[in-house]
Amino acid sequence: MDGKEAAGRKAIDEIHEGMTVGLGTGSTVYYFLEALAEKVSAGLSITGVTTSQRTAELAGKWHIPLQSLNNVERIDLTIDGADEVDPSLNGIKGGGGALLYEKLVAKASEKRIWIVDSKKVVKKLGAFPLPIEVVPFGWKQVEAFMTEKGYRPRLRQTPGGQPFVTDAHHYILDLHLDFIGNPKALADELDHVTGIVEHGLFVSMTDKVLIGYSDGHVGTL
Ligand code: ABF
Repeated sequence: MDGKEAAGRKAIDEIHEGMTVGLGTGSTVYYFLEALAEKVSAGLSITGVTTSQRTAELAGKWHIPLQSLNNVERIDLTIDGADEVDPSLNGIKGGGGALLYEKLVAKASEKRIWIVDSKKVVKKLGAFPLPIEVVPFGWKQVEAFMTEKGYRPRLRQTPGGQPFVTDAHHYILDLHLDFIGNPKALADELDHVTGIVEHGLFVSMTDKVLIGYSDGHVGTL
């Protein structure tokens, strides 16, 4: 069992009868969904709220009951992945391109737990390129502004060389920062750039992190 699977399956301990559960995106969440589907088929009654088309497809395949975000009053707990996590529980998300819906679901959740492989835990954020979701109309203006700021933006593309398009029909620029000294300050800055719909800095947006190790044990941050 690798770290992702260990963390993904451990997260099941947090799920109880009758919960409304935010279902994140990514390969670590895949293991959580697999374990959740086993519980659901054994009679556990929960309502899932998805964060991406991919997650919705998996939930459908595994018969996990789903509601859209607009159809639930509140979310009890969201289980999601992350690309980097620092000791202050800040993270970079969006490597999978679902950051906007993930942040909407996270904001609507009473409690949030990230599940990650131990390699995702870093002292300082930034080695992982920071995704920003941008409106296709005028994305080159945003790219030019990010370049001026020294953030080294790169348009995310599909293997075929086309712009990657998010579930919300936006583009993604990945910022190559190497090191983010003050995540909160950068998040505030990016929140005010016209044309940026959302960014992948999740500051103080999780309550706990389950860290999976290659020997199968799971730690907590
Ligand atoms: C998702 O999980 C994204 O925010 C993030 O990019 C991804 C991490 O994927 P994986 O678990 O496959 O490393 O929530």
